[in-house]
Amino acid sequence: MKFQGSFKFLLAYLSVALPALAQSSCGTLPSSINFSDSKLSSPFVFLNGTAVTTKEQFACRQAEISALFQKYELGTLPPKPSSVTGSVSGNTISVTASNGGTSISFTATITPPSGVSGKYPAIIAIGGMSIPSQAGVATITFNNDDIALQNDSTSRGKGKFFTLYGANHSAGAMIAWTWGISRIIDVLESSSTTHNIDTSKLGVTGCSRNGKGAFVAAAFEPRIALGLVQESGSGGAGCWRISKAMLQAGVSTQDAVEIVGENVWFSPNFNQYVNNLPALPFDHHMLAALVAPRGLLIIENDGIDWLGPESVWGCQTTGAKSYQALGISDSMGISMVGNHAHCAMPSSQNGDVAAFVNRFLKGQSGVNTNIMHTDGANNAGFVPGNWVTWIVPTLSGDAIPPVGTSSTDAGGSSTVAS
Ligand code: MCU
Repeated sequence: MKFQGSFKFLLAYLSVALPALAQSSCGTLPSSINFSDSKLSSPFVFLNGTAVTTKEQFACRQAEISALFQKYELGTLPPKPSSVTGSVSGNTISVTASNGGTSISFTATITPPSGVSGKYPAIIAIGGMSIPSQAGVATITFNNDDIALQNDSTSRGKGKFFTLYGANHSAGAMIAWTWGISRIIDVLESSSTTHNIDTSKLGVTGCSRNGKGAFVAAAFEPRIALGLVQESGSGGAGCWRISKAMLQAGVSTQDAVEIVGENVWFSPNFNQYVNNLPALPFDHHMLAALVAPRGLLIIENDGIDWLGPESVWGCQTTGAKSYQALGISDSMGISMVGNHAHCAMPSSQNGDVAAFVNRFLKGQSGVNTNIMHTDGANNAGFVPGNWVTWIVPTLSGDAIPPVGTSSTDAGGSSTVAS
C-alpha cells in the first residue's frame, strides 16, 4: 500500500535523520491526501491544517515535506544499507554497499587543495564541477551516471543503485545519486579510514541536470553543510506551477510534462501529477525549506528561457521565506546573472560563491552572505501576490541543529519501502 510505504519512510527518516525528534512526536501523514492548490502553498502549515509556530514544529514539517517529496516526485531514499565498507587510498575513495546479499562498489576522486596542512573542507561535485575551485577546499568528484543512468527515458532503473535495490525501485536518478553521496560520506566518516577531509564541512554542487541533483542531495542529506546549486532550472530551483504558467504565456521553457518524457530524474510516481500540478502538496520552494537551516546558494543564469528564470526567481525567493521564518535570512542566497553560456559561470558571481564557501565551509565569521539579486528583465514577470497568499511567521524557540553529522546512525534497515 502506498501510504504504508511513506509511513514506513517517515519513521525511518525520523530515526535516522532527526534523532532528537525521534523521541518526540512529529505525527504522521494524514491517511488520505486530497490536496489542491494552484499557487505555492505554505511551508508553515502541516497537511492536516495545523499551523507551524515553533522551530521544533518546523523540523516536523520538514519531515512531512521530505516524505511527500519522496512519495509524489522523487521516489524513496533508502536508509543506510546493512553494510557499507570502504577505504581512502591516496586520492581515491572506494565504497562497497551490500543489501540482502547483493553488493555494489564504486569510487570517488579527491582533488586536494594545494598548500593546506591538516584538515580541509570539501565540495562534492556531481558529475564534475562547473564553479571555480575554491582555495583551501578539496573537490570530490564521482560518476553519478554510474549510480543511476540519465541518458534519456530509456535509462529508467539502470545503474548500481538499481543493481542493489532492484530495477523497479521507486527512486528517480536524483534520489539514487543522493544515496550514493551519503555512502561516500559514510566511508569518509568511518573511523577505519584516514584522510584530511573535515566531514563537518562538506558542500555539494552540480550544474544543470546535476544541479537539480545537487539541490536534492542538499535537501535530503543533512550531513551536507552547503548546497551550491548551479543553473538547475526547471526540476531544480524552478517551481513546476510557475514554469507551467510561463509556458502557457508563450515562453519556451521546460515544464513537468516535458521533463518526465525527457529523462529519468524523477520517480515514475511523478508522472501522474505532471498534468495535475495543483494536487502536488508541495513545489520546489519547499526543497529550500528542507535544506534550512544549512547553507544554500542558488547560482542561476537568467538569460536562458529553457531554465525558467522567472520560475527560479519566484520559486526560490519564496523558498527563502523558510530561512526568514527561522531568523537566518542570510543563510540562503540567490545569484542570477545572464549573458553567458550554460554552466559557464561568469567571474561576476565568484564573490557570491566565495562568500558562502567562506562562511559555511571555511567557518569564517563576519562574512556578508546577504546575497539575493537578479539582472534578468525576464524575472520581473514574477508577481509574488499571484503565487503566495500566506504570511511568514516568526518561529519561536530554539533552532533544531542540523543533524546526522555523526557516523553513529549506521545500520539502517536493509528493507526499504518502494
Ligand atoms: C537544465 O538542465 C537540463 C535540462 O533540464 C534539460 O532539458 C536539458 O536537456 O539538459 C539540461 C542539462 O542538463 O544540460 C547540461
